[in-house]
Amino acid sequence: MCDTCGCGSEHDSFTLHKVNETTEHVHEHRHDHENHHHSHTDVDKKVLNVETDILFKNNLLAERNRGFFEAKNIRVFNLVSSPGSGKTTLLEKLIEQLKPSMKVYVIEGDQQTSNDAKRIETAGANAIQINTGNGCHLDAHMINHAVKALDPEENSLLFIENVGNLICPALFDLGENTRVVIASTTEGEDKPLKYPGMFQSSQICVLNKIDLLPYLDFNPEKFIANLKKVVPGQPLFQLSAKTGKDLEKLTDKLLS
Ligand SMILES: Nc1nc2c(ncn2[C@@H]2O[C@H](COP(=O)(O)OP(=O)(O)OP(=O)(O)O)[C@@H](O)[C@H]2O)c(=O)[nH]1
Ligand SMILES: [Mg+2]
Repeated sequence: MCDTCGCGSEHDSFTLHKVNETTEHVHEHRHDHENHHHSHTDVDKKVLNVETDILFKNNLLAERNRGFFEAKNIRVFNLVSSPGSGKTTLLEKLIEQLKPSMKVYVIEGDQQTSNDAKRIETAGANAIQINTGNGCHLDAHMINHAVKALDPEENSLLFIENVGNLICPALFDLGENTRVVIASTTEGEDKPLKYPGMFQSSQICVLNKIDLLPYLDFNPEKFIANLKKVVPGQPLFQLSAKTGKDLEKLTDKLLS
């Protein structure tokens, strides 16, 4: 069990899938704490300490990842969103645009299936899938293993598609340069207000599925106002990953 969010992923067990290759199962042993009687205060302290410890360890590993990326001049983007907001569709389109000029790699994170890694390979980038089992976020340790398996070239781009979840991935630095949060018009205007941590921990916000605006009661102005309330001045890119409308503005920003 993950003591930070209770989702069961504290890098004790996850699987890596290279598309069309054998699965590597990564398992690390974690010692459970002995069962003692505690006052509420003791238990609260323990929970807080364990959580701090997990994030502290994650941050150390994230710095190690960052050092590796810096040494190889690999630019890394961590894409976070709720399930289905269009992360993989956006990546497919970005790969199409970027692959003539740059080598692009993708680490895919989902609880189960290699569907997204297969989509990415079809789009023309090297991909590896992390299945987190019960886990609801990627952590720096998983990325460390995935990067070793993926073996990205120097001067390349690496995109990480996090597990669809607007809460827990906000806590876990993966060693990325830039975190990109993707909201979509079908999710409603209030997501920045309801999940501020995710928007505040990101450097870029994408509002996807603008092609659907004529069919929805979604009001982009309200979304913009809500985003401003929680993270004033955050760059926002309104686009359609499906049609490609206004995608170049985001690509330019990512490469700037
Ligand atoms: N109309 C419209 N549909 C989109 C757009 N982007 C993605 N979709 C659709 O939204 C659905 C989910 O897209 P994905 O790209 O799989 O979303 P995801 O965020 O990768 O989903 P998970 O990996 O499951 O979290 C698919 O049916 C896409 O075709 C868009 O810009 N416009
Ligand atoms: Mg996806």
